Amino acid sequence: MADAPHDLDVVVIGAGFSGLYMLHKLREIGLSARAYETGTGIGGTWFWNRYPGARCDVQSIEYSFSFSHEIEQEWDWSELMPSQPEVERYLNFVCDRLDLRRDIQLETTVVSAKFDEHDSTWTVTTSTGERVIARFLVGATGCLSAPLEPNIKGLHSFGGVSLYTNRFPSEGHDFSGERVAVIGTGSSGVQSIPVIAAQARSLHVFQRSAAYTLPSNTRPIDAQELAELKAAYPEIRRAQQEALAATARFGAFAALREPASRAILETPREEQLSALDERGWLGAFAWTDALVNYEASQAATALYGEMIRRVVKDPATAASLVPDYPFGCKRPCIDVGYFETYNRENVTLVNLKKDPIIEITPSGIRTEEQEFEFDVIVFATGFDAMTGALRRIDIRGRGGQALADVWATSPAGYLGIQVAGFPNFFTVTGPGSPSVLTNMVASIELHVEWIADCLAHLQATGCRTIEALPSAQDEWIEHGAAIVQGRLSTHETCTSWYLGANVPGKTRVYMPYAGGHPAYRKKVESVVAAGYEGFALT
Ligand code: NA7
Repeated sequence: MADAPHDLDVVVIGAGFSGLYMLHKLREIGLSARAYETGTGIGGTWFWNRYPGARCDVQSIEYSFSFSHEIEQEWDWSELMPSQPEVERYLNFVCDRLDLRRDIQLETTVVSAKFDEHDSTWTVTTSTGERVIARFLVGATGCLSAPLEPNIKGLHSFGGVSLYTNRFPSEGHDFSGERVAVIGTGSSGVQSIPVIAAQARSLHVFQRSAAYTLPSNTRPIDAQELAELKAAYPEIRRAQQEALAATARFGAFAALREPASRAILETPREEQLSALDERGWLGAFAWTDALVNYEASQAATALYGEMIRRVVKDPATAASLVPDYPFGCKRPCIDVGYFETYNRENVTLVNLKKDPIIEITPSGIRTEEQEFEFDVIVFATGFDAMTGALRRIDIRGRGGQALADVWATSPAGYLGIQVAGFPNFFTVTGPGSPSVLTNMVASIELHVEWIADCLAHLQATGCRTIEALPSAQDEWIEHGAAIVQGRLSTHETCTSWYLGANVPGKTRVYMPYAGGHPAYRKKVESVVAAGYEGFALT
């Protein structure tokens, strides 16, 4: 059957790591494509999250594309853990090196995409009023890209400057001489607080949940080390494929990989403390039971609290900084001098569990017990993760069914690559894939290559549509749920974005696939080997 009239083979939504590589692969297989990107520049997550101190928690040498030996060798990383500006520069380098810009339309948001069952095409409309017909649609929208405005009374009444870490101004902000508030102590808060504190006249940190954070141990990479790392790329990439989190060198959490030999619950207090002397912050968690058993996790958290007390001089502040949920529930942060910042005279911690925010006022923030005046409020309040970006687009599949409605009850997906009822629509690192539990770049490469191979297969076999079968999707979701059942990451005390628990009204489901990168990769490969098992090709 001849193809219905269309403008493009593929519309790609987003021009971050996923969208850039998708465009490149589509060109390689001879398909026409365009990527639409809301930002004024490319880079996705690494374009928007330009707050002071932003840094990746995967080592630079691994947080990079592996598909091109030339790009690996031509790009020079300057630091062990890359900062936001360096990752953004890297992505711009890749974009130019592969001549991708001519197929990227910036400052254009996809607002709707509707599947036409008769023609098997997608009609995509954008914020600029464009209407494009494409055979395939790829959501390369990232996992942490839909900013979450906090649900605080009076949010927009503040008369000073409101800044959001997840869309920080490109010209930056000079906090010198200002009275600053930071709300939120996830990764963005933890990384920006030390930098802001060093500039501001005063800084008040409004903390709802205390963070688990570990020193990033970042440092410059010199020319000799870089040459050695580049020479080791083949082994590093091989090791990534065999590692649960798709990281060979594991960044800041390396010590957690070494097998622990003792249970914290069977270790006398004095010996627990010696573990801190020997292994530093990671000594709190390097036990056989600390990451699996709730009681043991509480003992590990107490030990982590001991480390905090060793750094933070004020006992009340130190106590407030100890988390009240298990390590491994939320994504741990990496920092440069976070706890030390609380010893500065100009920094005050406000513990919202004891003194909650009542409202934001024209001049500052009012809590139950206090009233503060600020020049600037920095919101480091997170994202509607994993499903948020696509839920905000009016995507309609078979029978006019809205993706937002399907995902209102559960973040359904088969392998995190497709959603049943939405033919010819692919999600890069969608819910049900390892994504955020791994080195994102490795997960993105796996998906982009899978999708490109699939499209080439459809071309070669004359098929017009591919869609996930509901039965295969259900089985996959059940399998994913069984893996995390009883784990601390789904413990009742856990309110992570992995579970959607940070978004009011969002269904509590653990969204990423926790079976690890190697098992997942084998699964998606075996699906292809079995003739796209679990998908209908017509
Ligand atoms: P996170 O990790 O979701 O952190 C958001 C923070 O904001 C967290 O401490 C929240 O507390 C806090 N928050 C959210 N809403 C409020 C309100 N209404 N009042 C007070 N505090 C609030 O987002 P990040 O941007 O820091 O990091 C996202 C990911 O990027 C990170 O995991 C890394 O993978 C990179 P809560 O914990 O909900 O009590």
